[in-house]
Amino acid sequence: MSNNIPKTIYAKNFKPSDYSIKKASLNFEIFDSHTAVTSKLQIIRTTKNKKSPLILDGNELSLEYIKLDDIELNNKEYIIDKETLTIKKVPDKFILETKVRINPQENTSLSGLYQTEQNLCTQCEPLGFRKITYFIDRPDILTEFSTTITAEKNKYPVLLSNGNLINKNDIANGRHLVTWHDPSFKPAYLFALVAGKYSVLEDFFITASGKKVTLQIYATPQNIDKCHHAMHSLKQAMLFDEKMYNCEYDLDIYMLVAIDDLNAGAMENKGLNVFNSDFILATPDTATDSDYIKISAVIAHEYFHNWTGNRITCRDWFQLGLKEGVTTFREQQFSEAIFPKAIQRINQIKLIKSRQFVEDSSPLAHPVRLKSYIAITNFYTLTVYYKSAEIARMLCTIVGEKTFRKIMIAFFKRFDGRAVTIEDFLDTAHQVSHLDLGQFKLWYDQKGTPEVAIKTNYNTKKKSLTLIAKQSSPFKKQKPFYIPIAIGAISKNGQAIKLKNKNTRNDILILKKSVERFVFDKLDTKPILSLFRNFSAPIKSNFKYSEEELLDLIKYDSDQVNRWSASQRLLTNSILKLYKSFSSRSSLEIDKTLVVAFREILTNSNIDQALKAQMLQFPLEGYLFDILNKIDIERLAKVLDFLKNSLAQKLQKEFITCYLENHEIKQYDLDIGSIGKRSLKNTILQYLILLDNKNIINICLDQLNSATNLTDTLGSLTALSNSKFFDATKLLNKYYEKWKGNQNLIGKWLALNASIRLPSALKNIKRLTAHPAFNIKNPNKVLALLRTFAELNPFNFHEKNGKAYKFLADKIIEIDSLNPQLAVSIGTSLTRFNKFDKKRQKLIKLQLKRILNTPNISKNLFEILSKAIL
Ligand code: HT7
Ligand code: ZN
Repeated sequence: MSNNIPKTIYAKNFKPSDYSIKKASLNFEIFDSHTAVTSKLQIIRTTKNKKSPLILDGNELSLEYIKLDDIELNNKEYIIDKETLTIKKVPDKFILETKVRINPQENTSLSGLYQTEQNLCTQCEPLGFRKITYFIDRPDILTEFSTTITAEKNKYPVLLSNGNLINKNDIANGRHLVTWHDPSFKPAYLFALVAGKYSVLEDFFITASGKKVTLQIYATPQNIDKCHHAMHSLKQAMLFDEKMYNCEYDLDIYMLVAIDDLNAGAMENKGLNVFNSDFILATPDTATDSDYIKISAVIAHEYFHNWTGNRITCRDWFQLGLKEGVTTFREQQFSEAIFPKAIQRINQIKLIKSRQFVEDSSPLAHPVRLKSYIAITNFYTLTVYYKSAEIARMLCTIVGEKTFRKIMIAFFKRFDGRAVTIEDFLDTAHQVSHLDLGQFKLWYDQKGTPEVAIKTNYNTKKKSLTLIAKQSSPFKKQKPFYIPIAIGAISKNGQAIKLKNKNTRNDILILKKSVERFVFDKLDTKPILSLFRNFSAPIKSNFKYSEEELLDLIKYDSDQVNRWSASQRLLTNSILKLYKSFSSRSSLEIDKTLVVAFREILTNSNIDQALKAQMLQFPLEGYLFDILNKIDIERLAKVLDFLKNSLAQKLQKEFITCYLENHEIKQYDLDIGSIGKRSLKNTILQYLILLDNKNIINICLDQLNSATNLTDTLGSLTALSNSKFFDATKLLNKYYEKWKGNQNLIGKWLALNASIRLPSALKNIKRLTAHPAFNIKNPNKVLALLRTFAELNPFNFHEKNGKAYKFLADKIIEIDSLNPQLAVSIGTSLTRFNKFDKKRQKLIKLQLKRILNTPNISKNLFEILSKAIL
């Protein structure tokens, strides 16, 4: 890559296409050695400039012929380079036929048409279709597709594509033929084809207007019995979207396919969604409570894309954050409706604070709407998904849920069947709400996490409270953001206090300028403020609470999310205090208030179990790294270790009592109460296991041996594997033997191994890359082992000898030659070094340079690493 700098694509250079493709008729002939793809495209010129050449995208295609209106072109009439096919002279309207050969069996990038197990499948978003045939591969080219597939019937009994099946026949040589027609106009990135040996689970859904839709989930025969939860979730999502946004499904059939090799969680291809098997298959023995919840969310996400993404798509890839953000917010609304709302929200906040904030302050920080990119696949990021979802949520908070629904319904009506921009969405929001959203739009275009510092002053005479809010951005020259601050208050004894503010809504303050004052009157006593309720904006808030105030918020705040936030603030304050004053481990002392707070949480019957579990968990290291200015890794590790051990020792009795109260052995069910109990008792085990106590080991072993579900199995197995007083090697081997027939469980097993925080970690991870459980071509296995190690085992990964950095860099180079997108997923772990000490920064940069100097690295990896090192 070193001499050959790849091309940057700029948003400001957007230009509509000179041609559009009205109809595409595709013919796939699948053979063992290759697949032949013949395509007939009905093309029309859309510009007045008759001289504009026709440029089609195409990658790694082996061309057999090109015909224009049935006449074969000679090789002087077109130009082919690595990425395009150009025909200089074409009529206003014509049929272009091309035939190419592709080689799915050799395609390890998992983009385009590729092999997964012994089957074939496609992944076209964002730029995979050009690896299948020549096309104008951009999201604003909307085409009606017909797809014919022929293949050997024995090897590929199931042949699927988008839309409705209109023809099915056996043909010569043991082969069969199917034709699918998709009546909707769609961009090529939503095209899909699946061929192979699959079983099917079938059901149906009657839409609000009475249409019967056939629902089919395809999985390999050994997995088909694991699709019932997915089917149930799909029906829940379909009903939810009708009730919430009047969105009905449009085709007669909706198909989902579970595969083991996918570069993401799932893909929303029109009428034929493809899922990573981790996000669809579930039985009590193979999926944890979190997996069941995640599966519901992913199923809903892909289904909701049918409106936000498919029927209304993106004008260009710079608008990606619109379809992904709005769909993720709709997914969150769904999850909050069917699972405990506060817990769902807490998990979203944890992800934003521990990972998106980190991305947003790293060298790779970017706005939701990029200004430029080299490889768009690099920007399916936490910012593009989750910050963008927070923007949609803020809009909902500002205008209210009722108006937000009206906005969405108006948006669907106005833009159905079109390719749109973020402006189109905000303009609809403006038309419906009459709000000026000019400043609000900055959330899409300015990068970085703003900080909001809040100070208050209570005037005893006037009985008023003045609140001064000041926003600042980590990046220079940025304009102030439009920030909704949801606010409430309680008294010392926990009564809710109504806040009255002359100028604005009482429950939501809008901060628009750099500094603003808000005055609340008629307050008999100084209230305890509950700020940014429900995390009303993706900002870092800075407000000095006393320890007593935090304890009161933990006990009494009516906003469950802020009860949790208060517990996290208390914990974070203790961590930071010890971290700052640290001189040697022996001089450390735990804050009494923290012990009181933990005791309160463990014993307070007004806090439900799931919330208790969340409150008792330490802030994730990613979050702590983000809030520290310079990270002293060893010091932080010692402080965390000390605090967790002290809490375990001081509250041993309470922990055990609470564990026993919540431990039950019964048939698995997914009811909210049982999930909460499992979450709490397994959180407690992670504390108790720190003690040198045989009884605790026995409690864990008992739980492991009597577990009726994977949540309990993994809870106890994780605790035992991390114990300094128990050698879990045999146990882990036993579980590998037990689980080795199931790909999803092998992934769990690898992730568990990678997360073990004992000093032997790196040696163990290296050993596992040669283990039969690991497969460098499979994203799930690579992420389970390597990303878990880099992200969830930070004190081992950042060991100061730098050996782990070198190991990871070697793996990144190896993976890049097979699957650049996957190499980037691992590579980003080496780009968050700006806050580490000089020595570590040097060691990481050394590895980045080594990767960048490796011949032929992909443009994907080049973009990420070169931007990081700048
Ligand atoms: N829209 C999809 C994003 C995606 C993807 C999916 C599978 C494999 C590779 C991919 N590249 C981009 C998934 C979604 O957001 O629902
Ligand atoms: Zn999506």
